[in-house]
Amino acid sequence: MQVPYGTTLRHARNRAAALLSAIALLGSPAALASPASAAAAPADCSSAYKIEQTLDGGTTWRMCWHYNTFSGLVLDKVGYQPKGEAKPIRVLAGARLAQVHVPYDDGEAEYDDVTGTDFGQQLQKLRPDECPGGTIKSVKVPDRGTVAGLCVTTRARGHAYRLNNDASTDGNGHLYTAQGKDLLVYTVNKASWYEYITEWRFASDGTISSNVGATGSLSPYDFDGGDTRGWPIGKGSQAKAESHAHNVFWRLDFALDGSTRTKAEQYDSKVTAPSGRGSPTTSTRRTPITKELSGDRTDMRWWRVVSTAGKNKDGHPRSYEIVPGASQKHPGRPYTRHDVFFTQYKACEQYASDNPGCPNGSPTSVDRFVNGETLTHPITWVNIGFHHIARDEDQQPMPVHWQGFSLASRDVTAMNPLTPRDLAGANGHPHP
Ligand SMILES: [Cu+2]
Repeated sequence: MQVPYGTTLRHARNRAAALLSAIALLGSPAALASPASAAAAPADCSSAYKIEQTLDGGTTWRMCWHYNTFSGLVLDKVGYQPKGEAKPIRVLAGARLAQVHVPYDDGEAEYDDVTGTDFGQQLQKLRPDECPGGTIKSVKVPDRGTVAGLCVTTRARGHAYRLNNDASTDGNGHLYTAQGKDLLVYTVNKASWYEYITEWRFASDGTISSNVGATGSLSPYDFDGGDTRGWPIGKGSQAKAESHAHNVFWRLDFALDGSTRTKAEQYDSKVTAPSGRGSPTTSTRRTPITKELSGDRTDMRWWRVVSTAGKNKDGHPRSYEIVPGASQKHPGRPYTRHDVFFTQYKACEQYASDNPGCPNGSPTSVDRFVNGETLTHPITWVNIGFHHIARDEDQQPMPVHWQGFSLASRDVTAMNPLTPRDLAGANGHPHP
């Protein structure tokens, strides 16, 4: 976030971060216990670092977590076990924030909030009422101590499904309906005046979502936006808060059915307008992504990551579809110009920009991690942008603005994992 010292600080911070990560790569035990462990692998999945929650319909989610002084919360070994599965289905080896890039509209300030501020260090202590119905876990923040800062709880999400099988309209026939619940895991990290809520949601139907919520305060040092670059939030034309963007990146390491040798695919549908008195037709085409890719959203395009190690009971390979949320793509940097990236796994490639951990001369941003390699272990990067033009309501505190994406299960189970027993025979035999 904007700081009062101008841009030189950003570069000084970045250099310090790079140095620390270089120390981490040496891998001495001392380095692993310090902030330099930002890129280190998780070591501990003892009970304090385990999350397990059974939800409605008997679905259980399990995962481990660790804390990283850049990204903050990191989730590891995420597994999904709906009622009908004998054992957990591994979905992700790791999931984390990979950058929050904040360029101001006047071009005079540009921040990498994850790697360039003390985002990870500034984990916020949560008050019990911030984690309703849940447990606040203690997080060991290197060089700072223990912070009660990780909330694990559940939250209602409304209807999981509804089906009235009766042809009558009074709603008193065979009504199948259920209310869903999500496992919710979140932290709050401060970056100067902003506070970022990093939230992960795991639904009983197999959906995973992550959203970052920006709240706190607007930068008080940026109330000087020009006419095309700000918005007055004081009386009359006073206090033109400078506009800026929050480009949030996530890094997802899929391990479907326990194997990181997944395959990425892109789907595009093409609609042909009707000829004469007919109706429009649509055809959908699959493109395997065999080499590293910078992907762009367009109408009727989507991506999925497919298991090579397991199939559901219908014999279909398990997969997760990437469902980006609303996004304003910021074309200001090569790494913000694309919505998703698939890169071949490299341990040192952890951050979408300002990546500190790779040897000298290596690319430092995700657009340049894409350099033609064949994908045998794809890493998925998601970029969701928000152009923040302030409004009067942004003070004070600033209401939370959310941006994020979902991962929708696609053929992970042969039917809806919440199907009631009475309807279990309906697989592939649609009721007329
Ligand atoms: Cu903002």
